[in-house]
Amino acid sequence: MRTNELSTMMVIATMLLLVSIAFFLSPSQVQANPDHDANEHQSHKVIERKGKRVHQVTMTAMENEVEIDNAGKIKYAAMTFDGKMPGPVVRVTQGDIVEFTLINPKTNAFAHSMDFHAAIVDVLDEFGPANPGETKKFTFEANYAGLFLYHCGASPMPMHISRGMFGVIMVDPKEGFTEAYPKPDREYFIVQSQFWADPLNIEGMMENTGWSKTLINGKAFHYSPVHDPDSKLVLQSKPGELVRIHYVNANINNVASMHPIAGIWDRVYVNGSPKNIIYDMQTHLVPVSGSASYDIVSPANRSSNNAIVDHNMSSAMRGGITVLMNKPDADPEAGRGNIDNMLLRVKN
Ligand SMILES: [Cu+2]
Repeated sequence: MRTNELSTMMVIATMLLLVSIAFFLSPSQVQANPDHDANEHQSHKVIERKGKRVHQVTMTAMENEVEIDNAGKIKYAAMTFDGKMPGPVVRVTQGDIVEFTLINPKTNAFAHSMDFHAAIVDVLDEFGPANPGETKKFTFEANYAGLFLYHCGASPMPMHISRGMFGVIMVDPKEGFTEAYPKPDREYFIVQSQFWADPLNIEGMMENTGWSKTLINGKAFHYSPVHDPDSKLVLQSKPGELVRIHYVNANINNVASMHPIAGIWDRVYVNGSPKNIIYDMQTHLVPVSGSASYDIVSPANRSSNNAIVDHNMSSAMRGGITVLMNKPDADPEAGRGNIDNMLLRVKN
């Protein structure tokens, strides 16, 4: 082989190598959400079957006590998925399969069920109840991107939901991040719910009377040391960072008027979907069982704080206030990497 032929082949080989590297480093590849292994649930396993990613998720319906205040003084007879209020965050990518198992131990008093709002199935079949001692399994394909509520639908439903049987399933878009849906610097999950001190006050739940607290991820003023000195946690970011707040309204009856005090929602992704973008919003209405992902950017040149509220004062003053601190020494792990850093819970 002549020298000029050899050098031509080497040039072609180098170009092919560069093209293939560029392909693997293309924006959709680099920025696709890597959180398949970042689910909060311990038993969440991801396998590959026929070219599809399959999430094997098991939850146990539990009738257990939880603390709904930051001081840990108010013990409450809750019902939960896996003992937590809200239940564990499930995160998948659009097009993935979810194989779900609900265990209802025979020691429980009530039937329980699972209603994933991300699923298109049969309400009488997949979403039907499992009696104590039974296990229920069903499968669905998560074909719509967005931020979805899940909850127990067993009767009486307002009691099962308000006592704690709710959570979030996030379906990340298959396109990954784009110019319209940029990669955030940090992201947080917030689930709001209405609390009745009497867990059997079903008439109050139906009439929307007698509810006493707004819970944010299961506690009143969970992330608001301004309003509750026992609050130990806040959302954090560095000045100028893009923070995305994934908000779900798990109230029984009340719509939520979401506003970031001392800030503006730069973009609102209605239902958490990049197809539904609203810009430059002060306050955004979220229906019961609805959701939105909110982008907010703080001033880059100073420290600042936002109070993220349901501006319905009846909700805010009962506990629906969350502080976002924007400061240079923000915890570098807060709002990043795994779900534990995104749905903040006090570690026992
Ligand atoms: Cu239930």
